[in-house]
Amino acid sequence: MSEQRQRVFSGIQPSGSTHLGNYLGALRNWERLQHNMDSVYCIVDLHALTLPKAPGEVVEGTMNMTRMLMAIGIDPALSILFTQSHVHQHAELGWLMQCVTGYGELRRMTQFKDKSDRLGGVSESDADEATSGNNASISAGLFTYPALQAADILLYDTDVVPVGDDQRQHIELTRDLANRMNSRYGEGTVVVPDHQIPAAGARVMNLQYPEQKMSKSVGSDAGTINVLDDPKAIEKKVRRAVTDNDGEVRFDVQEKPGVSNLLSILAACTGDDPEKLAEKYTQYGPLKADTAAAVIAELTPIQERYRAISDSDVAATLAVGAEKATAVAAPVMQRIRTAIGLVSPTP
Ligand code: AQP
Repeated sequence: MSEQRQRVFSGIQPSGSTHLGNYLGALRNWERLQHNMDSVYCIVDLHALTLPKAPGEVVEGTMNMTRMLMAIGIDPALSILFTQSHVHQHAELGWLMQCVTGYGELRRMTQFKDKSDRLGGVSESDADEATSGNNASISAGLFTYPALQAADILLYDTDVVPVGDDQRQHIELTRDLANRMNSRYGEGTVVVPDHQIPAAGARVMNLQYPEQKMSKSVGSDAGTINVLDDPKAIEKKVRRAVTDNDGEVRFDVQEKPGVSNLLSILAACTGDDPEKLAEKYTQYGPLKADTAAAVIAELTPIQERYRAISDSDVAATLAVGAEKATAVAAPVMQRIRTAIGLVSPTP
């Protein structure tokens, strides 16, 4: 008898440009996993609203991100590819998860600290700050984001969540919350998921600020390789990547973050080991040239496919995805409602 396939779920925000960190840390794995796992991939448009967005920005971002995922090789025949807001159970379970998540747990989340610091930081003391200044511009949604993320994952009875290293803390919180749901409402209320973080490319750093992760919304553009950057732009960004003055090629993330980042990127693109790769180089110039060439070879076919996907293909994919995702999410939501003890709407 064949074993039941494991379910994989992951999401990405439709904000900003997809960058090399998204690709090496997460999206490349999504493509690989869909061949032997039940795969559910979500464009998390509700999460994107945790930071201010102009009207229309999320629509465009969602269309572009769907096109990008299709270009990377997410095949709607193999995976469920859909938008979070098309499946209303995300918002419903999101609220229920907020009700089992501790305030203290959310306060410990480093992503909230980082993103709220970028908006000027949270003030605990000044009452005037409640309706003006930083506290007014930092949304409650940004704070409770991990509870919605837990709902996204639990709604699909997910076994495995492939993510970059920056999401480790959120997935650990999801596991804690899932265990809490099961002990409060009964074993089997939800499936407790595991994260899967790749060995290479799990934390791609900004080329200009190698102590900061490459990111859609922060950091210099000169330090961020976008998946749609043309070869010349990629060469220039890698050539100008910040290294150090000692001239030695060695993999040492603490002491040599810039050089180690280049070695990690090269290793993730070629399938080699970063420490072994370091032995091949005595100067930064050739390391940079090889890294740029490896990145260009990886991204060029994606760019070609991206340009060939029409708006109508994207819209059709999302429509089918919404239907398939709802078919999985609705019964799980019903099971959770029953376990919690909410009155059924039908007699
Ligand atoms: N630098 C990175 N290295 C490896 N993996 C990364 N991921 C993100 N950055 C890196 C992984 O990409 C997936 C999608 O994450 P996201 O949508 O939160 O993207 P982001 O780039 O991290 O976006 P930001 O910086 O938080 O900005 P906004 O708010 O504008 O979207 C995840 O699996 C993540 O681990």
